[in-house]
Amino acid sequence: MFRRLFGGDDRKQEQQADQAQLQEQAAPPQAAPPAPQAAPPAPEPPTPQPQTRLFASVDALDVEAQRIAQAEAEAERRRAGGFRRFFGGQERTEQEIQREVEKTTAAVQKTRSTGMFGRISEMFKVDQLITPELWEELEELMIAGDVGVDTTLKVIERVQTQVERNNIYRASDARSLLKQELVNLLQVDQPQYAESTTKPYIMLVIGVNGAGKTTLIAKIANRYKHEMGKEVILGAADTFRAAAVEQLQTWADRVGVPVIAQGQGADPGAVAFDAIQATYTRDGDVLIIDTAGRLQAKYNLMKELEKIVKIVRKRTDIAPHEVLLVVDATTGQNGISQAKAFMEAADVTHLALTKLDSSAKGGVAFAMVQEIKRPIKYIGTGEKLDDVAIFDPQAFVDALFED
Ligand SMILES: Nc1nc2c(ncn2[C@@H]2O[C@H](COP(=O)(O)OP(=O)(O)OP(=O)(O)O)[C@@H](O)[C@H]2O)c(=O)[nH]1
Ligand SMILES: [Mg+2]
Repeated sequence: MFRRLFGGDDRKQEQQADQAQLQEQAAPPQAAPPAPQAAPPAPEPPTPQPQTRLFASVDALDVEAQRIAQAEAEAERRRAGGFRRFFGGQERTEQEIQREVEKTTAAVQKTRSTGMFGRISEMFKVDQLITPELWEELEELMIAGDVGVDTTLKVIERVQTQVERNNIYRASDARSLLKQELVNLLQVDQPQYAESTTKPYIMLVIGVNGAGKTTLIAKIANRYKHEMGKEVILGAADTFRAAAVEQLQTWADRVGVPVIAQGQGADPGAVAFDAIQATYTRDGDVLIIDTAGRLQAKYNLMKELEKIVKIVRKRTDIAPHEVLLVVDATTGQNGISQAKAFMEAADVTHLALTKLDSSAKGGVAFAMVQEIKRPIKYIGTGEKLDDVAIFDPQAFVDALFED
């Protein structure tokens, strides 16, 4: 089940209640007849005609479709009001949430227009009968849209089952079911340390070269520091690339947070250890450790990553509390094989999908979550400090299907 509150403890119960309510609302027709207030005004009794049977069944379908649409609209209203209200254990304002929904919508613009989702959205907007060809075209578009074969087949099968169960015949009536199944794909359960009460909260940020790790670290540090007033410290454990420490330092100066570094060529494990010591000494709230970009196929580099994790763990037992794997959305399906390799070396807890704004392959988010079984926590929506959003599956799918 998906966790709606990062860094909080009370979200599971809340979400179970939500889920139960959602299931209730989405229950198949045999479970309960439509509630009286949910039904449209009773139609005038039809005058008998030769085709009465046909018209009667179409009317029944209309009522059922409206019932489903109403349940969906209600679920969406609740989600809009309560979904992912929190960042780092603190409640976000409506404006903050709205701002991030707008960022998400803008960032998936390429995936929607250049990619395949715009077409999918069109197909499920029109009032045409659902045919085998429609499913075939959906399959092709989703696979071409980087959703991945397995994930595509899974979602189509689920939607087909729902469509049959609910006697839906028109593509436009299946739209909300398809969207809901896509949202479900993005929700996986992941134990999470409460960011508000875990002090210091230690994050390790990993990924291949150029994925956007350092930039994302700056963006996250900025949020912790300026939106939550946390004392943030950065650890410069990318000691491999010549300019890496300076790059992190430049971002840190902009954000106004200190960096613990030893310079190029230093042992990254030793830097991580130092950074943890310094965080305790300075009574820091959050430590974010930057690491060198590494190719997942390079054995030594992956071993080095294992060593960094071990050193961090030695100092604090349970840390790193968060191992954030940064994946560049423009790499599409390649990102998945990268992620699998990183899972083995570092026990990834969360994913971040960067450069969504310059990618038409945002559909990879679905395959990524399904194959890695880790939630996406952040998306990168541009190159500036403010260009980050907390990933919200509903907002993401809504954005892909935006009219
Ligand atoms: N458009 C866009 N560009 C991004 C985003 N995130 C990062 N970038 C750009 O991607 C490039 C690489 O970013 P870095 O943060 O240096 O990546 P890195 O993973 O730290 O790279 P290495 O340290 O070399 O492994 C930079 O030019 C960033 O400006 C994003 O969300 N959108
Ligand atoms: Mg970097």
